[in-house]
Amino acid sequence: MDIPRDTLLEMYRRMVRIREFELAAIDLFKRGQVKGAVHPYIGQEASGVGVCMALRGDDLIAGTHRSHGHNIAKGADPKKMMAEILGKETGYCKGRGGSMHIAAFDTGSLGALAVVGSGIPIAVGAALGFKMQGQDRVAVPFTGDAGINTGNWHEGLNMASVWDLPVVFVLENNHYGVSTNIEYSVKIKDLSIRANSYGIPGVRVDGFDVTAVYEAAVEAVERARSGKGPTLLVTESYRFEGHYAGEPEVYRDKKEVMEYRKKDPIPRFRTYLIEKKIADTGVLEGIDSDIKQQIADAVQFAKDSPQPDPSTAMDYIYV
Ligand SMILES: Cc1ncc(C[n+]2csc(CCOP(=O)(O)OP(=O)(O)O)c2C)c(N)n1
Repeated sequence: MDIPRDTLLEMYRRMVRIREFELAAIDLFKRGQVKGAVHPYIGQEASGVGVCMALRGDDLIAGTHRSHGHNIAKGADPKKMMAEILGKETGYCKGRGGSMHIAAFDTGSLGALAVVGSGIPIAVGAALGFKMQGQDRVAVPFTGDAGINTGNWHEGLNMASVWDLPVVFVLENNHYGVSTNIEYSVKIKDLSIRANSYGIPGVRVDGFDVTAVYEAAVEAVERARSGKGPTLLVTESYRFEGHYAGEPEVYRDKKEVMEYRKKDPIPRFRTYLIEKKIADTGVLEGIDSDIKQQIADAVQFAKDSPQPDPSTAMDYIYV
């Protein structure tokens, strides 16, 4: 597939934005400025960006507890994201959600959903709505590998397949559900073959390779949009950090982490862009420094923003 230069550079920009955002969020967490946990997406940037770059603005995504990256990949504003993480009034959810529950409706993010597998029925419901209303929009639930054994996952894939709903189920296999390696919980190595049970295509891609993810996602999105039904897209990746920032990681060997870090999707894509003469080092360094400034501005904005007024604590609650 011939991917336009602008698209490739935007992919790079979004991947670096996610990386810098996560590094800043971890830093704030370590300084005790974040209430609650932070689950970094570092190492998995190519997965979220490859998928979201294949979507339109009005397509919807549903995330997980690890969704800072999904939201930024879909175009969310880092200022409103960071403010939400610090529980500020200017955040996406006016400080009520925090890191694990950021919904960025302005960019089509239905929310980071902390209950494993819970994005599946929400996205399938959205897709059913699109179909009933004759809209050509697509819904994409992101799920970690641990989500594959939830009832939501099986019921959602089944319903979407029998009704040919416009969904792309993205399963991000980073190999661990907290401390449980996927090999302990699933007997098959290639998770995409589970698609066979639902009579839909199952595609497995290198989740460190943003162009491979993008190409697979474009095909799956096109299939969904044209009424042919859902696809299961498995992106094989790894989380470089612990399950949450500051987690001791006693369940995995440091050597394993070092090996996977060699596959870092960002330097790999940098090399690709330079070798293909899409951009030279100067252009890429310019992007890097712009993004660093953007994230520094987001942190400052979040710090300077007010806390929600306690008198509004009961606002936005539905009874
Ligand atoms: C239904 C449910 N069971 C258990 C948990 C506790 N829990 C939080 S994150 C997590 C593991 C998630 O692993 P995975 O879905 O693979 O995503 P990853 O953290 O690897 O991105 C678990 C079990 C939960 N949030 N929801």
